[in-house]
Amino acid sequence: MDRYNPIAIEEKWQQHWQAQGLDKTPEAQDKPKFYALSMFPYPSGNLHMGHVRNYTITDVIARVHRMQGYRVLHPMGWDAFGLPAENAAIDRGVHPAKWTYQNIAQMRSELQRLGLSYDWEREVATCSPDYYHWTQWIFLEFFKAGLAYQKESAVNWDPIDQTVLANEQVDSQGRSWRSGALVERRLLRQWFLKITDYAEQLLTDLDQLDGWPDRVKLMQANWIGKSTGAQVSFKTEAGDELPVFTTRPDTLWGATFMVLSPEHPLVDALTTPEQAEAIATYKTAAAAKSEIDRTADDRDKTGVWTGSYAINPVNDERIPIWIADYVLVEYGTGAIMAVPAHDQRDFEFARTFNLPIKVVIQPSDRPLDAATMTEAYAQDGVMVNSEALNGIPAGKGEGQSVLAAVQWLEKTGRGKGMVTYRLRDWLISRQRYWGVPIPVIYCPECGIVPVPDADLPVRLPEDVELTGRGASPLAGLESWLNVPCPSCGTPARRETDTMDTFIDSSWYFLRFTDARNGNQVFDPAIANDWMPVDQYVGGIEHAILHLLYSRFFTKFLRDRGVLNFSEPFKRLLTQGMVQV
Ligand code: ANZ
Ligand code: ZN
Repeated sequence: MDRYNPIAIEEKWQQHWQAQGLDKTPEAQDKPKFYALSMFPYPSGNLHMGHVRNYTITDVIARVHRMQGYRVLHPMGWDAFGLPAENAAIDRGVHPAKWTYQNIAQMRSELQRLGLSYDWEREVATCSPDYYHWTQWIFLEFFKAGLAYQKESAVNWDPIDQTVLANEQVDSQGRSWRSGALVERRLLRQWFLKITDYAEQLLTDLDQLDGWPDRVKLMQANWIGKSTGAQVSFKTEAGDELPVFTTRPDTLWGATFMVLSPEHPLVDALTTPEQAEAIATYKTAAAAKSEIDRTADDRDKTGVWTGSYAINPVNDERIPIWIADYVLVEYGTGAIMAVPAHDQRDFEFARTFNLPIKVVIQPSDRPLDAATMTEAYAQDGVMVNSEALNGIPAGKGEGQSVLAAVQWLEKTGRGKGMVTYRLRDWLISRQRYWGVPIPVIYCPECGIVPVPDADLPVRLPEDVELTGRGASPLAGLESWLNVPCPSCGTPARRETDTMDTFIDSSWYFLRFTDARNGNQVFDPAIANDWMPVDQYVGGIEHAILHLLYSRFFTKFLRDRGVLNFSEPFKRLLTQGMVQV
């Protein structure tokens, strides 16, 4: 028998398939549809085995469905904006656009030689103006809906290069990979998308996703992190409101001190002159730490007393107010009631600083003694030292302590049931060049003005030189920056930040359904026909963010009346990384 001769056989059949138009997407409406999609790659240079495995799986699925009589959509494109192109430009002096398009050409030809059955007429690259025109349009939809907004937020600041760094550019020691400087946290005005408005839907709709691995659904649920409990109205001794969020309102009588996040807005007002210096030092140190660092369980507890007291609303006890970095400003209310007998972090804190410990849940077998406890107790028992609620069994169920405490709080006006989520709003602005320009203009008269539809896309200027310091050259490009305000004509300035590249990949699967549409983001009828993706295949590293953001965009566009479904990916196949 002849040996397998790839050059001869592959080329012969690939030409034959091409002549037949086998990979084109049929328009015929009489066949059932099947949309097969691989997560599109970042054009880094060459295909690697991980790509090949991933794309082969999807290709087999697409071919089988064609043979079974489906009309199949099987497209491919490029997630083409991002930092590596900028770094290549700095390191090798090639323009990011040139570097990116060269890589795309290389990788496309490799995919074609593999004989993968893509409809190349629908190829998209997120860095091309035909594509990011609509990324900008979607951003403005968010803006018009009040879901794209600005607020101050901490960024990584390199004091030597005088530039903002992406997390990937900071090493595990907290140093800039380029200058070696210790990175500082700085506050900058940044753009956010209000994904938290969709937290509940993103969680409950996971139940509809029968075709997803349970593991991925669990990772998403944990990321959203719904917590049910109560908000309790503590007050400072001076009378200011200082509400806390707690999942254990049944332990309120055991609160022996309060802890505020160092960034909590009331800290300065609460700090007494004697404590001012210690508080200021602590705040500076906390600001330099990452969130992971601050909340790691195994860290020694640190903190400083403000010098002030709060009043526990359930028994009018006077309890000291501390600040500590394990309390995060953006979660709950940024302040906690500390119950050292029943919360491990509070227990360690109380032992470190000799603060009182009071047992309010007693187990039935061996009574707890605050003086000799070696760790917090968080199991079964009954409520004690809690006045009206004594004797109620501990637990979250009907007739148990947590619900009983919420009812009591609501009845006595001291608090109310509350739900919080770990999920934060999505910080989407980047002080980077190679990304989609955020299409707004700052006018001294009108404030923030969206770029009118007719002026989209706001093109990323290509005649720029990258400074080598990682800073976006847009901020210095006066010819591009200065524009008249679209509403009043006053001289105004463009936004110089670009968008997180996760935005680009949050809707590409929709664009593929109508990839050459020059008049709109896509024809809703066509997108509604092809969507949802019947089989999505990609790496497990995208289990959380990419999939969550894509689900968010889909629900948002549904609410804008553009789409008529809620979930973008019917079946999901995730795979690990190929190790070489
Ligand atoms: C008192 C208490 C007693 C608590 C007890 C727990 C056990 P999850 O489940 O993650 O939502 N907390 C609230 N806001 C916080 C913040 N901004 N930073 C750090 N910790 C915060 O955790 C909710 C619990 O974490 C809350 O319930 C609060 O401590 C703490 F025996 O209140 B608890
Ligand atoms: Zn104006």
